[in-house]
Amino acid sequence: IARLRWDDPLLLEDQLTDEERAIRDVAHSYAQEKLQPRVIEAFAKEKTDRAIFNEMGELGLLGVTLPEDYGCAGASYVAYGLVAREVERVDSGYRSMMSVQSSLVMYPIYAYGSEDQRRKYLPKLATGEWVGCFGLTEPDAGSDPGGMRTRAEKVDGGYRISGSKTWISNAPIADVFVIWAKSDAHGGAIRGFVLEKGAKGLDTPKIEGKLSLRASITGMLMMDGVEVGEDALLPEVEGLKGPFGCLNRARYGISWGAMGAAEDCWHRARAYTMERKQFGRPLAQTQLVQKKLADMQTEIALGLQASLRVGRLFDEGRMAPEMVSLIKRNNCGKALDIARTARDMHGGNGISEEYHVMRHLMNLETVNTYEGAHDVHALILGRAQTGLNAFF
Ligand code: TGC
Ligand code: FAD
Repeated sequence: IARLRWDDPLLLEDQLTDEERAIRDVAHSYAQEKLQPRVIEAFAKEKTDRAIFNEMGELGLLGVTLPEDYGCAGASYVAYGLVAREVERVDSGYRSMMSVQSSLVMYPIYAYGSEDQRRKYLPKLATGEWVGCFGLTEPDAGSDPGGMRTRAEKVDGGYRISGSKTWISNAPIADVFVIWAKSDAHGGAIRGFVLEKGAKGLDTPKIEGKLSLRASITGMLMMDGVEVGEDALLPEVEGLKGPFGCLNRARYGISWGAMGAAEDCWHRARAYTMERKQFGRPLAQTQLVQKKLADMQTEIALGLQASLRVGRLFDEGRMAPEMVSLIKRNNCGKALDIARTARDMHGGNGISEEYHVMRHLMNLETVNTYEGAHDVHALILGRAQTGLNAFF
């Protein structure tokens, strides 16, 4: 009879290729050696370290699925998921920085951009020399991005863009801005544009006072008649399927990342309750605690297995977007529950930054909301199985 590996009960490890394991190991060592030591201070003081992009770029962790021609690793979607899991094992904010750059900035430039745009932007985004951000959400258009007000008007030689975006990860430190606007020249269809830092009329104020994702800077994009050339338009896509094509990839990565944060909470809760004695025995020797640990182990093993399956389908070109809704929604919801339970199992110590679980819990509140809130993904799945649209 085989012996159970408590921390990998379904032997995920065996299902990876050598290349995927190698990339995962690079991400794991980097995250544990370079990110873990700085996370408490970064979160407490709301400090986003710009150098993290250069460090990740040096290790090939940015845009990991894109081709080598543009300075990327050409790795599988499973490898991308494994990177997200390792980075988010430390902090969801660090994963956010990585996944916005990879899936929401580099991917659309690669998939919808001209060859000139690819050559201009991708190599510098891959090394972290440039930081990117993705502007879809607006103050009055969050779950319903089709309600956006940002407009691109045609002017001689290009476009003039006006509107505001909010809750934009990386915005205050970004060099490259992928933004989505309704374009008058295209019958009001949503189109993507690439803006650059320093454009006249572009302001990127930081959003202050976040109690979640404090290691990752978030801002607004205020666009007051920003003029760009024809070459700023992403030529190859029109309509909401443009931003959603990027979101499919980022949401998929989040499904792995949320499990990384959950694993950190689970491992910490296990270690803590094995060490901590009350009533003359370790807390872990009580039935209630063992049930909680078993629930965590079960949900994480199933969640990772589901993400792996969707990753393989991505690599085979058989991913349906609703599969991503299923894993993004479920893994974020389960991770949030696991973080809350782990916080509780640490007793009073659980609220201290030193024990990390409360920080994960606070972060996962955002992760459960962004890239399609938990209930919004339920409605996507509901629509797909009933054929009835509950959005309007
Ligand atoms: P709907 O009618 O469903 O679709 C409009 C067009 O889009 C196409 N489409 C998709 N294409 C590819 N992948 C998908 N997942 C797609 N979903 C829809 C669809 O086929 C259609 O195309 P066409 O050619 O027929 O026009 O649109 P709707 O307006 O009814 O949408 C409803 C809903 C709820 C599905 C959608 O609006 C939604 O997903 N809302 C959530 C918004 C969201 O996720 N925002 C994310 C902002 S970015 C972010 O949070 C980054 S945080 C990152 C970090 O820091 O890590
Ligand atoms: P709302 O859409 O107002 O939703 C509020 C609540 O209503 C939610 O619980 C939702 O589930 C529920 N709801 C909405 N519609 C329905 C319905 N039809 N039926 C039932 N319930 C419904 N956006 C970007 O474009 N780029 C980024 O880089 C980015 N980064 C972010 C970083 C952070 C830290 C945060 C917090 C957000 C970020 N976002 C980003 C925005 C994020 O995607 C939105 O916050 C999210 O899509 C939800 O939109 P909203 O906040 O407007 O909430």
